Amino acid sequence: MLNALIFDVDGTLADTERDGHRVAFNAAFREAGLPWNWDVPTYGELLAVSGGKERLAHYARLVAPDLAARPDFDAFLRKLHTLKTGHYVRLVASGAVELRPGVANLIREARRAGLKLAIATTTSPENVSALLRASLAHDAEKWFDVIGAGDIVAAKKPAPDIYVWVLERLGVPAAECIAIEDTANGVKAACGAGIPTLVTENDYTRGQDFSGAVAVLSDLCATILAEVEVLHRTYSPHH
Ligand code: XBP
Repeated sequence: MLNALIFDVDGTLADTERDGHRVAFNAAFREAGLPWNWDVPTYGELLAVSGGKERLAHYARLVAPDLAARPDFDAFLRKLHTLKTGHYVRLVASGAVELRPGVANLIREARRAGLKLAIATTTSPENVSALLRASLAHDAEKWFDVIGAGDIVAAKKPAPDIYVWVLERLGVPAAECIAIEDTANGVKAACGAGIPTLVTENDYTRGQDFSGAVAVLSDLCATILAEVEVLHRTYSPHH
């Protein structure tokens, strides 16, 4: 029995990475006077690191080890990430990012069918609010029974922590949920929490190792809730 959908955000609800987060990071680098610029392929590799602050730290250790070794590096990083989040929220609020095909329809159908809805994401909470408000409805955050985002858990995806956090508050057993993800990290996180996981791959994640997922789709545009329920029924714990 399927009683809840748990959505990842970046790459799943919307293709936010290439033209959203990446652009916001580069705008923050310029604002901070840093000679860094993440082109599309470079950013694709950096996406292996979940979390914008963690991604920045990883990159700084690679290209500017002396900066990364400074005692105030952590404070510097947080300030840089705050600049980036400001740029990202403004980009999203301006309508620069649209939901992926079929996402709004599936959310509306699930609401009508009385399913619970949740979000489990590594991105910062203000980014989730901005995206839901700009692309679904001004009060769309209320459509979700639980929104788990960013630093509320120490260990980010592929650790299962964010999904465990969401399940604890959702009040639905993992086996009665379906998680919708777009990356190998996300599949590991959701499966690690015992949740049947559906993948909608995108340009950055096509061909990653999605083993453990119930199914891998190119997108949700032809997927109606009834089909998600059929996929959920095919899931067996010894998968
Ligand atoms: C994607 C991420 C996030 C975003 C950037 O999260 O890993 O870090 O790339 O957002 P998910 P922040 O796939 O779980 O939605 O800079 O706010 O971290």
